[in-house]
Parts: sequence; C-alpha cells; structure tokens
Amino acid sequence: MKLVVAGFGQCGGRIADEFARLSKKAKRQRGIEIITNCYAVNTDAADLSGLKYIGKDYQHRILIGSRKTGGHGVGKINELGSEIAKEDSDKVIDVIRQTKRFFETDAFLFIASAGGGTGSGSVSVMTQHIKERYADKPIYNLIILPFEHEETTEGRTVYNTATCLKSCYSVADAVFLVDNQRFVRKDTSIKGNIDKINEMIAAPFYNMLCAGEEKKAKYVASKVLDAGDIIQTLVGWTTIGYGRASLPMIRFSREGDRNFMEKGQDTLRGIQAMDEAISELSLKCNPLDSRRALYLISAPSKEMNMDLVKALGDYMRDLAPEALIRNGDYPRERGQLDVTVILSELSDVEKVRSIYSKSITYMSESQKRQEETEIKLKELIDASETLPSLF
Ligand SMILES: Nc1nc2c(ncn2[C@@H]2O[C@H](COP(=O)(O)OP(=O)(O)OP(=O)(O)O)[C@@H](O)[C@H]2O)c(=O)[nH]1
Ligand SMILES: [Mg+2]
Repeated sequence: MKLVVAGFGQCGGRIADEFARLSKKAKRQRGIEIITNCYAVNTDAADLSGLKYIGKDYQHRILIGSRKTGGHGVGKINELGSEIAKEDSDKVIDVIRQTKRFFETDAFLFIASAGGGTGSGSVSVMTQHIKERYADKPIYNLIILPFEHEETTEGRTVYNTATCLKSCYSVADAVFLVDNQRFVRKDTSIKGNIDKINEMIAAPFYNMLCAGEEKKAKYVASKVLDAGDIIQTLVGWTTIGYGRASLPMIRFSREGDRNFMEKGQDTLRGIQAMDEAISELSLKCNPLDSRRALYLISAPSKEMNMDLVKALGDYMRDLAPEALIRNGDYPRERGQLDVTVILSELSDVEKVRSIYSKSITYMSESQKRQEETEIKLKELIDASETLPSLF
C-alpha cells in the first residue's frame, strides 16, 4: 500500500519524519515504495528545521500562518490552528497535488497530536479539504493522545483533545488512536525518550505497508494482504499493534524433517506474538467492540504453514467474534515471527468517552472561573473610581 503522509504540528511532523525514515528503509532493504511523498506542516519554523528525513525544501516542510504567529506556533490554542489551516489549506493541497506518481497513491495518512494547538486544530480541517478534493482516495488520521500527567495538569489539553477527536471522527475515513501513556507503561526507561516512542508508534505500519508492494517472487505471500484489504478494514475508531516472537537459531532445512512437536511450537509462538500485539495495541480497547479486524503474519516462509495461519485465525475469531476478519502472510522476516493486528470500527472506546466527559467538566469550570474573574476585576476597577487618571 502506498501512502501520502503529512504530519501537522510538532508531534505530527516528528512522526511523519519517522514514516519518511521507514520509507527510505523499505527502498534500501526491500526495493519497494510505500510512501509516495511525506510532508511536515507547522506554524512553527524551528520545529520544521529539527526534522531529519523529510525533504528540507519549503515544499516538504510547509510553514503556515506565519503572518499570524510570526513562525512561533499557536501556543496550544487549537481554534487558531484550525483558522490558519482554513486560510492556508491551498498551500498544502498545491504541494500534495504535485507529488510524483500521485495517481499510484492508495490513501492519505495525516498525523497530529490532539493535545497541542497547531496539529490538533489543523488536522481535521486539512482532512476535510483533501476529502472534498480527492473523493476517490481514503484519508486516515493518526492521532496521538496526551500523557496522563498532561491531562491532569492542563485542562486545555483535555479540551483540545476532545475537540480534535470529535472533528477528526466526523471527516476521516478512519482514526488510528495512539495513547502516549501506553508507551511509558511498556518501558519506563524510555520515559522522556520521545524519538523512541515515535519509532514504536510507526513500526507496526512497516510490514503492513510493505506486504502488498512486494515484487520479488520469493517474498510474495501465499495470501497477499494488499491495499484493498487494508482499505476495507479501516473504518472509524481504530487501533494497531504488533508483537514478535524470536525463532530458534538452528532449524532443519527440509520441511519433512520437522516433526509435529516443532509445528506445535511454531503455532504457540504465533499465538504468543498475537497476544503481544493485542496487549500492546496503540490504545487500550476491548476487541469485542471491533467490527473489522486484520492480522498479518510476517515470518520466514518455512515457518509459515497452514496450521499456524488457521490457529491465529481461530484465536482472532475468539477475541473479536463480531468482526469481519481479514488476514495475510508475508514471508520476509529473518529469525523472527511478527504479527501485526488492526482492530477497527470500534463501537465503543472508553478513553474517548472519558476525554469527552472530562472536557465538558473543564468547559463549565472554566466558564465559572471566567465569570468570577470578571466580577473581581470589576470590583477592583470600582475601587479606583474616584481616583484621577494620568491620561
Ligand atoms: N508521541 C509524541 N508525542 C508528542 C511529540 N511531541 C509532542 N507530543 C505530544 O503532543 C502534545 C503537544 O502537541 P504538539 O504537537 O507539541 O503541539 P503543536 O501541534 O506543535 O501545537 P503548538 O505548539 O501549540 O502550536 C502533547 O500531548 C505532547 O505530549 C512527539 O514527538 N511524539
Ligand atoms: Mg508546536
């Protein structure tokens, strides 16, 4: 599957940069193209210059709203981010239109954090503009939810997140949700290591995008997972995850030499990897709520057998009985077995519900605070009424 990727705001830009790295890796290691072009869009010039892999020119690092912000960001006011995106959307669409071999692109992926200002405000607006322009290509959002401590210390973060989620859900074909907090839980040593987190966010997409683009016969799957399968799976709230199991170093070279015990081990390893993928999903959710699901097994071809594929299919069916399940295999990885899982069309997402409700509380509290402040300021002005002014 080939994507046009664009990141909005600092977080979006950095993760798009990570996708640009994966795109280079796919070309170098596998000779295939998974991203037709990659952009970063920001109101902050300094953030744009900190990227590594996205083209350095102004047609890949796109500065918007410089008249309004002086190139210094919107300081968490996502309404301003959305206003700027409305004004400058043509600037972004014009460069995307010039993507070489744009016609080969299967879909768009627009990335942003929900808690900031620029990305949070602009991603849904840009998604809507692209949708109006290119009705035939699906557009997906990858939205990063704030760390827990940001939610508790800064009410505005929750408000931005809620308004961003509501707007994205109403325009994008699917919204991948990624909870920053999940990555801290996974490995405390990476707390504060944002590059590592970004790497982990983008990693599950790699084999998924490569599988359908593989040209070399020996790496082409027996059941190819192509863009059509992915597009048919992605609807509404979506999570993605992947797990891996390492394979024993020494293997019998002929299939016939392997006994049923070893085949049983293969299946067990596959189940382990799928378990990990489910427990490491980008957002905590209940697989029972999923209406569409997909899994991809990537392993050396001799590790892939019908028993394994069937066992994982049965397992997935138990986890997500309401879902229409698609699958594929990708005979690529060396020395390990990877399982990538997507759960989509989630009918309920606890995290989203909690953010909506926290945001409504925040709104009424901040309105009350505002009214109290106005009353106090008026009292202060009244106290100075009889004093002369110097003007
Ligand atoms: N995973 C991840 N999260 C990030 C990154 N940078 C910022 N965040 C998160 O994104 C939120 C802040 O949004 P930013 O992307 O910095 O904001 P922005 O879109 O640039 O908007 P303004 O700076 O307000 O103009 C917070 O929740 C951060 O924890 C990143 O590189 N990776
Ligand atoms: Mg910023």
